[in-house]
Amino acid sequence: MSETVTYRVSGMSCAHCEQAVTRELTQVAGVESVEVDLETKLVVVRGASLDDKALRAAIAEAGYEAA
Ligand SMILES: [Cu+2]
Repeated sequence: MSETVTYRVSGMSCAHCEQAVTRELTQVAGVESVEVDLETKLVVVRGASLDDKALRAAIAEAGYEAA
């Protein structure tokens, strides 16, 4: 079953940030799609059996912090 998790990632400001976060998140198990909104700093992750810890770790790996 597909689910959606949203994170606020304050440090993102440009397309590079968007790419870095997206690249790390898409490598997490179960992730089907990642949507980044630079205006609102929101990252919407869609997938199955998503692991909050793994997603947060991926965001940290990209160099950002999920609020
Ligand atoms: Cu940037």
